Amino acid sequence: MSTLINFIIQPSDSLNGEIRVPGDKSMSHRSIMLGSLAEGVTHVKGFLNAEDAMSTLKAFRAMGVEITDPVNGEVTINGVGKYGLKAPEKPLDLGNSGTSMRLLSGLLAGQNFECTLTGDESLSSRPMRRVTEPLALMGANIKTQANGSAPLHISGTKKLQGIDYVLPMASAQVKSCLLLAGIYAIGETKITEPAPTRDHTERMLNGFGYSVKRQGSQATINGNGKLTATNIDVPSDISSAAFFLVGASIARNSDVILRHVGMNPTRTGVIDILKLMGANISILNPRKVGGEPVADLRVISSSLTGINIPERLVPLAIDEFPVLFIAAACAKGQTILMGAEELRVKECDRIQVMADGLKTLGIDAQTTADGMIIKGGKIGGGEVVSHGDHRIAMAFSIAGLRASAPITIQNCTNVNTSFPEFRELATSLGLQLQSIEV
Ligand code: SPQ
Repeated sequence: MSTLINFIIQPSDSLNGEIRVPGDKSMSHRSIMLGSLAEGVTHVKGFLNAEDAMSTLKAFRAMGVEITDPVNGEVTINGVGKYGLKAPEKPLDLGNSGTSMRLLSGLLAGQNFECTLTGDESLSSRPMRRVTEPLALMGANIKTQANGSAPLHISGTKKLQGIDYVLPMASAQVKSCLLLAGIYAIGETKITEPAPTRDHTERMLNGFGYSVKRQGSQATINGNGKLTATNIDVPSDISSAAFFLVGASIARNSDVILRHVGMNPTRTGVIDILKLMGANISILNPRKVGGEPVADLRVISSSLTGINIPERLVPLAIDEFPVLFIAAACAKGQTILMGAEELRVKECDRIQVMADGLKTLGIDAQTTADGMIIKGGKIGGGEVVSHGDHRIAMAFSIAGLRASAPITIQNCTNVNTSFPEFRELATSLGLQLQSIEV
């Protein structure tokens, strides 16, 4: 068991400096999955050496794939080909990682072996029927617990059939799960999404020479392809950069440069939302690296104003709402978020938990079924609970940049799932953050 850590944030004035946040989590997972299924050797640069991505890496090792330990973000994968995975000897423990469990469900549904997927308490309470139901339509055999959650027991079959499926919610994990099952299915698998979601699976499959066709809101994959090893350059994770986009916006006298940030248009909603609130963010040196857009971002302090967040931006900023709520708490006037009910089924109920913490810090935050109404105000000190959710812990750390007294955040150990260097980088820019073992 890992040690329990609390963060204590002393009121801090400003953020200044230049940093590069670690590699994109979504792309790191996918690089291991597709590199393992490819024929040949894949070299990955910029891999995120954090618990979630390591859960995926260890799962593939347990299925017989030789993968080196990440060293300075570099990983080498000896691909075993589409049909080369071996039955794991034990259940695959995916820790806290929803992406690992949902994407692996699709990929393992088409193997010729059985296996069980388990996770920690948070992952074991997240909804899995959103993947097991459409997979069952393809012919998969997956048993969930009675309430539709993990552990999942998968009896792989060679008889998956392509389907034409309309996603009931905007979810990149469900879309990716079905695309990965589609690699093993007879015929075409067509997935239509209600709104654009991150498209790293489609882009990376194409990079491995496996064609995914896009027509409007529909992605189509055919079961008769193969993956050929390639090199992958993972940019910095915009979801990790988001803490500093907000931090440098709300803290006075701040000027921060974030290097080499992934700018995939299905992920940049946080920049659009902050700009609508009046943030001063410049996109410098835009370029393309390995099929994904990348840029350096400069953020300078600004006076933010509350807005009605356009619903079309919600799936494009879904993981950034905890810290966007902090931006809203520091903005002049009211911010309204609607259409974000998916936030209730993340590592915790991110609507409820953020509203509870904001109220503790003296901010008027009212929850609604699918969002929140926040009135900007003065942030005070106090003790808030992260519910073991990495993004909640980091979001409340950023609130310290405008707090009038210290903020204690309970249970921050899981920051290690996506951003182990958070404390070091945040303090290098000027955040007064102490980490205490409890
Ligand atoms: O992997 P996990 O635990 O689901 O991680 C989260 C996060 O905040 O890091 C969600 F809690 O990110 C998801 C994201 O919300 C990662 C992801 C992906 O890589 O495909 C897609 C999103 O989830 P969803 O359910 O909207 O598809």
